[in-house]
Amino acid sequence: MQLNLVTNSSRVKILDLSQPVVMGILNVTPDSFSDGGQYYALDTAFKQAQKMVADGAKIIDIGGESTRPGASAVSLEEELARVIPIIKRVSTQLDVVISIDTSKAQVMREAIAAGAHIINDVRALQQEGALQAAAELAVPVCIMHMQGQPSTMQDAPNYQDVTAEVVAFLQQRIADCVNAGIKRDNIILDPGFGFGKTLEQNYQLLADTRVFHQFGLPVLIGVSRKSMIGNLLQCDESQRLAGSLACATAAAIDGAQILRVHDVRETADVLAVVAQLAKHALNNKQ
Ligand code: 8Y7
Repeated sequence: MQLNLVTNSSRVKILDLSQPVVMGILNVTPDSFSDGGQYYALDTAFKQAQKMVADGAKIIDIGGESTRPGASAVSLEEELARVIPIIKRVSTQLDVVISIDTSKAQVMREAIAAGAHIINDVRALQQEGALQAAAELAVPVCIMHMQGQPSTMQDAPNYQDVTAEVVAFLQQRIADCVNAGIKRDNIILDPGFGFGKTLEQNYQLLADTRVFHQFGLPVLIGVSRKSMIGNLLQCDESQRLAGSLACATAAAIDGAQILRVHDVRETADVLAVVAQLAKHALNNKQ
């Protein structure tokens, strides 16, 4: 499996997904940096991106809107001011694929123009103009499942069969995307861990990772440091590394193509071990 990316110089670059890859998380929200002014924030973000690339990230996911449970909305101007400078700097100075974490059509357009390669939308292109923007930009898009809205989604998640319902949503969304003119092989699927799901529902989805391969499209798993780990282990965010790596191990064994994580180096180690193990499992079958 692979994704074809268009670079700023209109050259086509291939992202090989025959082995799982690490997507490093780069949040450029004010709460993610101490208050040292605009240049300080840009510099800090760039250094973080540089470290993630050195640690093995193949993709950097840049986001300027917090979608955590209960987070407040960000204006278009504010979101652009946060993400565009860092996208420009990373795209010109680092050799890495950039995804833009946004739901706003205008941010998608300006981010791709600034050098981003992939759209990562937790609202699965359901906001006004997003489907059309993604179709026109003709770049890969990650569509994620969410029940409800970020502000209230964790209040009362409700499913008869969580995996079946997430699969049905993604199937419908693939059809909507294709109808809007998005190429099918530009679609990445994501069950949306923590987005309107209880702890049990999140682990059910993780256990069912293989089910999401039925579409023959890349699967992205984002569980890093999430409350499905914190609530299970009764620990705060600084104590979630081992739990995050356990989830990453499970996802990699089940063939997830992209792992969205904070701890890039540690996750790259997990992937190397899983790949080595897979090599021997394959030898045993021959
Ligand atoms: C996910 C995500 C977040 C995820 C994709 C957090 C932006 C919450 N989670 N995007 N974004 N998948 N595709 O805790 O699971 O990182 S934000």
